[in-house]
Amino acid sequence: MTRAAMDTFIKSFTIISFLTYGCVSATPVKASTPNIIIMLMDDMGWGDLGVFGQPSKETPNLDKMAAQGMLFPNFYTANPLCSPSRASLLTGRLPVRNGFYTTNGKARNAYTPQEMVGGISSDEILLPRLLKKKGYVSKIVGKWHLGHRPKFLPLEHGFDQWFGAPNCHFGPYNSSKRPNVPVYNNSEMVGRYYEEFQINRKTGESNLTQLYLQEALGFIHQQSLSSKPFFLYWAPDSTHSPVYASQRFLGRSSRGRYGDAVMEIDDSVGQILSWLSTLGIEQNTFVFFTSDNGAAVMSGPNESGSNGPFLCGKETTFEGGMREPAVAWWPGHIPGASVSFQLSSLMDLFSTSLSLAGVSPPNRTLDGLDLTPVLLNSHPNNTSLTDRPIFYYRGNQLMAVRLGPYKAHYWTWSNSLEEFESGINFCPGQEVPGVTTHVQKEHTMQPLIFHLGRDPGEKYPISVLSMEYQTVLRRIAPVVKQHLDSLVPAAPQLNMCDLAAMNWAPAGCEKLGKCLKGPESLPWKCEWPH
Ligand SMILES: *[C@@H]1O[C@H](CO)[C@@H](O)[C@H](O)[C@H]1NC(C)=O
Ligand SMILES: *[C@@H]1O[C@H](CO)[C@@H](O)[C@H](O)[C@H]1NC(C)=O
Ligand SMILES: *[C@@H]1O[C@H](CO)[C@@H](O)[C@H](O)[C@H]1NC(C)=O
Ligand SMILES: *[C@@H]1O[C@H](CO)[C@@H](O)[C@H](O)[C@H]1NC(C)=O
Ligand SMILES: *[C@@H]1O[C@H](CO)[C@@H](O)[C@H](O)[C@H]1NC(C)=O
Ligand SMILES: *[C@@H]1O[C@H](CO)[C@@H](O)[C@H](O)[C@H]1NC(C)=O
Ligand SMILES: *[C@@H]1O[C@H](CO)[C@@H](O)[C@H](O)[C@H]1NC(C)=O
Ligand SMILES: [Ca+2]
Repeated sequence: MTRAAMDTFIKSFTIISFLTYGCVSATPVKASTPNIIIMLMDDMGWGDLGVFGQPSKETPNLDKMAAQGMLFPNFYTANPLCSPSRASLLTGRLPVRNGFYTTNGKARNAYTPQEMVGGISSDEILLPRLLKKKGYVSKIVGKWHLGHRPKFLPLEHGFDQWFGAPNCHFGPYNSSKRPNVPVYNNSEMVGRYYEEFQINRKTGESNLTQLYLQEALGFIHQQSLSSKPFFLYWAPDSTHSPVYASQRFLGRSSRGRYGDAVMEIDDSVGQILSWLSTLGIEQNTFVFFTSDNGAAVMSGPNESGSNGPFLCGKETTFEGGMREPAVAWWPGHIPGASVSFQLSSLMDLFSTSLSLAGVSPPNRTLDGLDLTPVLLNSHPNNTSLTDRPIFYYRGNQLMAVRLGPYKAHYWTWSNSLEEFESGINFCPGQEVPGVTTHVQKEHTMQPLIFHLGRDPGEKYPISVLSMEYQTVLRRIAPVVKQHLDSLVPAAPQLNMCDLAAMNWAPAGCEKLGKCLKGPESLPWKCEWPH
C-alpha cells in the first residue's frame, strides 16, 4: 500500500468513528419475521469498497449503505474458495462439518467444477428449508456452486425459485469436449453462458448483472404484494474472472475492467436498497452485503480486486484470503453509521437469519453465532463483544486460528514451488519469508503468532521468547485442542470427478434443443493441486 493509500485508509476509519459517535441511534423494534436479503459477492476483496479504504471511491451506494448501517471490519468467510464458503453460509457449518472438502490431498482447496460428481449432502439442512417453517419464500439469484447434478440443485434444498447458474462462468467451450454452463430458471435450463447469455471475452461486455438485478427487483416486488416474508440470496458473479460489466459501466472505473464490474454491482445494490424504500418495506427488510472469499490476486490487476492491507488472497488462509468486506443494513433497527469490531463469520448469517425469523436452530453442531445482539444493540458505544475464535481451514486441515487480535498459524502454505514457478502466484509482490511458504510447513509445536491490530499484513511474527507470545499461546492452545477433539468431520463430498457428470443435458434442454451427448462414465479421483 502506498503512503497516500494508507492515509486514505486511515482517514476513512476516522470518518467512520466520528459518524459512530456523532449519530443518535434508532430504537430497536423487534419486528416480526423481517425479510432477509443476503448479497454475496464473488471474489470481491475487503479493500474494494470506498468505506473500507479503496482510494478510488467508486462505490457510493455501498458507502451510503454503510453510513446507514453497520460496518464489520472483522468479518470472515468460512473458506478461501467459492463452493465451500457458499455451502457454509447455507448450512451454518464449517466445510469439514458439511462435507464440502476433499481428502485426495492434504490441505487442498476443492470446489465444484463441471466434472465434479459430488455436491451438497442430503444430510445437510439449508437455510431456506428452515425459514420455510415461518412461511418464507426463498429465491437464489446468480451462482449456486453446491453441485450441478439434479439432486444437488437449489429447488431440491429448500429454495422456491432460482435464476442463475450452477457453476462458474468460465468458457466459451467447444461443446464437443465440454458444455457451456447452463443458466437455469427454477428447475429448468433456459440457455447457456456464451450462447443465450453472452459474455464477450474480448471486450468484457455482458448483461448478466443487469439480468440478475432485474430478477432481484422483480422478486422483491412480487413478494411485497404477498403477506409472506421472503429470503433473497443475491449472488452475482461478475467480479470473478473472467470479469464483466454491461456497456454502461465498461471503461468507467479508474481501476480497469474489474473496477467496472464493482461499479455495476454498487449501482445494483443502490437500486435494490432504494427499491425497498420505494415499496415501503425497508424497515422490514434485513440486508447483509459480503463476499465469498478474498480477491483473486493471482489473476492479475485487471481481473481481480484489492484485499486492502492484508496478505495474499483467494486460495490462502492468510487474511487476504478470508477477511471480507461486510455491511449490515436495516433502517430503524440497526443503528446507522456504526461499526462493530465483533469477530464474525459468514456462518453467523445462518444463525442470525434463523434468529430474525424466530426459527430455532437445528439440532446439530453449528459454527455460526447469532449476531442480533450486536446488530440491534441500541448503544453504539457498547463495545462488549463475544469472545469467539475464527478457524481457517484449507481442505480438512486446520491452518490457523484467530482469537481477539491474535492469529496463530499452525500450518502455512501458499502453493507449491512447482506451481509458483509456472507463474501462479497467490501472493504477488508480498512474499514473506517463512510465512508465505511454498511447502506445507508445520508449526504445531510453535505456531507463528501475529497481532492483527499492529500487523494486519502478517509480516512480523511475535518473538517466541516474549512474554506476549507465551501468554497468547496459553489462551489459544486450549481453544484449538477443544475444537479438534470435538470435531466430527462429515464424509468428504469433493473427491470424485467424471467427464460424464458435466452439464451435457440439464433438465429443460429438450425443449430448447440444447441437449448434448457426453462421454461414458469414467470416474477418477479429482486432482487438487493447491
Ligand atoms: C470442436 O473441436 C472439434 C475437435 O477438436 C472440432 O472438429 C470442431 O470444429 C470444434 N467445434 C467448434 C464449434 O469449435
Ligand atoms: C421463469 O419462469 C417463470 C415461471 O415459470 C416465468 O414466469 C418467468 O418468465 C421465467 N423467466 C425467465 C427469464 O425465463
Ligand atoms: C446487452 O444489451 C444491449 C441492449 O439490449 C445489447 O445492445 C447488447 O448487445 C447486449 N450485450 C451482450 C453482450 O449481450
Ligand atoms: C489491463 O487493462 C489495460 C486497459 O485495458 C491494458 O492497457 C493493460 O495492458 C492490461 N494489463 C494486463 C496485465 O492485461
Ligand atoms: C439432538 O441430537 C442428539 C444426537 O443426535 C440426540 O441424542 C438428542 O436427543 C437430540 N435432541 C433433540 C432435542 O432432538
Ligand atoms: C452490549 O452488547 C452486548 C452484546 O453485544 C449485550 O449483551 C449487552 O446487554 C449490551 N449492553 C448494553 C448496555 O446495551
Ligand atoms: C459515546 O462515546 C462518546 C465518546 O466517548 C461520548 O461523547 C458519547 O456521549 C457516547 N454516546 C452514548 C450514547 O453513550
Ligand atoms: Ca469466489
